[in-house]
Amino acid sequence: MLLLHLSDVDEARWAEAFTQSLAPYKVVRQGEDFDPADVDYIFVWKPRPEAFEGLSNLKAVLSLGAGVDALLKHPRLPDVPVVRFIDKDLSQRMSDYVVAHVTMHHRQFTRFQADQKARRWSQFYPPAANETTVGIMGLGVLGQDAITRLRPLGFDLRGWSRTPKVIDGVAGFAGAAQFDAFLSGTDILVNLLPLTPETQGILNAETFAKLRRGGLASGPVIVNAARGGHQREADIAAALADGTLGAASLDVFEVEPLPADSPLWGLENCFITPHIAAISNEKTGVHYFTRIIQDHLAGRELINVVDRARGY
Ligand code: NDP
Ligand code: OXD
Repeated sequence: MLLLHLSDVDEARWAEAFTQSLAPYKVVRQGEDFDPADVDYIFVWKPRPEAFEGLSNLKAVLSLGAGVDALLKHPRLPDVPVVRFIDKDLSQRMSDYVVAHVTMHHRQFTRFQADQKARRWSQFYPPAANETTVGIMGLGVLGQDAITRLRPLGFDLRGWSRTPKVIDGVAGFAGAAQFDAFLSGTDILVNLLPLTPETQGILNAETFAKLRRGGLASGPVIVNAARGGHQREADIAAALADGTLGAASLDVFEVEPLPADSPLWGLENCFITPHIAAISNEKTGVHYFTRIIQDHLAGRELINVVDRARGY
């Protein structure tokens, strides 16, 4: 039996789709009448504290999200494999966000927006894409997809990961020892890291001060589409105000929804979206997890299992 336990998304629709695609295999929702001991798999998003109670025969936890930081912190997460969502549609949407914000900052949108507001005709020419270096933090599924979309646009690309990666046309940097070298050549810093104890708060004043100056006229830029826990918002607000950063695009926040009194709302060089960079698509999601469940029931190995010790 598959149990759905989803918060903040339309659980009924996912359940209907799973019921059809897994039939005759049984699918139930939280709150329905079933024996928890019959549950083989639980499909979760933001599970409540009691979500896993009584699931004594659970085989795996299936995560609707690509990021599992919150799930791994669940105090009663059972000791079974956690499978995360990896999906072309999700990658496409995330890369759409990254490309939109990188190109916007490369073309100095903040400056021209201010000029327009002031009715000022000021012929400033942005650098060419190949004179602008985009540094991607995190070279996993999403980081590598973003690279495949940015590369044809001509940007100079570099990437930073935990272990070394060789990616065509991308200068690679790895580990804490190469972090400063990575930052020192970066004009637009894109964060696509998982949130772990090592990456918590990585977007901070010290990091911003190490980014390349002089590449983009109004200062280096950050784009964070990963997790709010990666950023120190007080540092971002200060850096945007004093010119350490020229602009920031933020899709995620330390506290979501972003509180109305956050200074970030009022900064003209801060571009806020409400954690909408990418969303798990119901159609492709049901297809992906149906295959995983059916393969596993047929005796094949689970795929895309999270490494709990690594935290992602
Ligand atoms: P992956 O697990 O595929 O990739 C993670 C990458 O980060 C890897 O390259 C890994 O290095 C690197 N990394 C991890 N820890 C460190 C570290 N300490 N130092 C340097 N590099 C590190 O993740 P995805 O690409 O699938 O997703 C990334 C994140 O995006 C998710 O965890 C989630 O938080 C976020 N997300 C946000 C969404 C939104 O709507 N805003 C939607 C979907 C995801 P290595 O290759 O060496 O292992
Ligand atoms: C995810 C997210 O992790 O939507 O998938 O944030």
